[in-house]
Amino acid sequence: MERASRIARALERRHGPLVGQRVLLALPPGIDWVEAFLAMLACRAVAVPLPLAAPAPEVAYFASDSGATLAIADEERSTRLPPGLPVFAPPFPIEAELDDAPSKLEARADDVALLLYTSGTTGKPKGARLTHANLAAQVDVLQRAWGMTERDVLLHVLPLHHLHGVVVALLDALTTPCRVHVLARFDAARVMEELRDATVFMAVPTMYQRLLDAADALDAEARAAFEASARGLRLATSGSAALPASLAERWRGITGAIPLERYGMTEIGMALSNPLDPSERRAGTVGMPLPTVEIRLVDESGADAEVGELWVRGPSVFAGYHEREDATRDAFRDGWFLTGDVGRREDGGVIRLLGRTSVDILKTGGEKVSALEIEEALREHPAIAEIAVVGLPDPAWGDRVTAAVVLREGAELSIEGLRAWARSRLVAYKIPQSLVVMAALPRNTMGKVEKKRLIELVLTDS
Ligand code: MLC
Ligand code: AMP
Repeated sequence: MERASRIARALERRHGPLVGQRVLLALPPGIDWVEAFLAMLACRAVAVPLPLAAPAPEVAYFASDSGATLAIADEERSTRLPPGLPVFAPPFPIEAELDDAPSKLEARADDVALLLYTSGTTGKPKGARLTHANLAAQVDVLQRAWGMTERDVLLHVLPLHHLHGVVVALLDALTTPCRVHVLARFDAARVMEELRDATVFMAVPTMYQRLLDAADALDAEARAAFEASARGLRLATSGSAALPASLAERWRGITGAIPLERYGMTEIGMALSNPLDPSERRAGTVGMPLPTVEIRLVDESGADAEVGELWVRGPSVFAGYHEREDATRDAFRDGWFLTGDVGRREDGGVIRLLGRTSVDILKTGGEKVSALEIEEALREHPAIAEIAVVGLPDPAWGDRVTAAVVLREGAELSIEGLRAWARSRLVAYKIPQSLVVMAALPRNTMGKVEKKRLIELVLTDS
């Protein structure tokens, strides 16, 4: 904290007061990232963490939409920033500031601390405004529910531009406080090695799948070492996407317990969690509301029901989308946040998720992507006359982002060609992994593409 305060001071010295200013954070995960983030909080700036590999057009969008006045970025990422945006780069100039008192600014509860970009059913990603009060409420609840203590060591493998990585994992650990070991990227072999010293591990299902597949390929001795490390964990959590039962079982086969599955969303933080006690966890469910969180299941008629859209209320719920009053208004009804996830209440009040209200929201490897945003970008391709993007069920990714296209007359297109073309326009996880060329897209009488029917057609043909 001391170093972060000094960096904050250096930031203010060089760039003036940053209270309420949006500052892009484009550094690889590691100590610089953490210190820069804490320094921004100390300056009462709004941190806008960016996806590491976002291409220039996406970075330009985040910069202009957030109205960023500064970026904290390394050399590699600076090249993708809009020209003219001032950059504060590591190594941070703290030595020169040693004589200065650390920043005296104290954040206020309703200051926005984080602007996290998240995809929705309409247009481009929106910035979700999370206040200091939201973050404090969230970490307080998680620390209690998951029994975090100073003795814990968190192995951190998640990207830091999402709620899961930055709040649920990083902030939770930093404020416990406990040790955090941040890996620059997820790499199954490295994770298996580093798990040895960890007590807590948090991951998305795709990561569990990769870990378990990598473990299956090990020789007996290495596998035994990995199994001992996994068993040594006090807590392994899974979230951001549904954990397939088969994966949970494979993890139980090694550790004796299924991962603790929990449910949340950028806009609301963690809302539901299975119990800390492994024997009380129920596979395939996301547990019960965490303390302070209130939920409703609401059916299409607007009535409370046993199966319906999950509505959430509580102190972790965000302060609205950045400069999107209409979208913010649409996201709430009578003070409740409408998640777009459909759930069923089971015995004892435990919630099982059944799907989403919109076919246009997909989750690939825990990354939320908007089919409409991808369609908009790919429609520019010279070979494409019509396009519809859908998610097909996939054991590794959850949803497999698939582009169904009608080609222009005489044009040809391969999935490799499409991916290569899209790379300069979209971040990698938004780029379709499969391509289906069709004579026509299924449409209803109004001319709207029928995506559920499209998915059925593609699945029966494959
Ligand atoms: C990478 N690729 C993906 C992808 N991630 N494609 C589809 N979906 C994804 N999620 C691309 C790569 O760019 C590459 O393309 C190819 O797939 C294989 O790359 P890889 O190296 O094998 O993948 P990797 O980079 O290791 O990434 C996989 C992953 C990553 C699982 C580690 O996707 C990841 O970190 N996911 C976590 C997302 C997350 O934290 N979500 C939380 C949201 S908050 P090419 O063309 O180069 O071959 C939230 C709230 C809550 O949901 O409840 O937590
Ligand atoms: P994001 O907008 O990236 O924060 O993603 C939030 C979405 O992830 C939620 O609306 C859910 O659809 C999904 N999600 C999070 N946790 C789970 C889970 N345990 N099971 C199924 N879906 C989940």
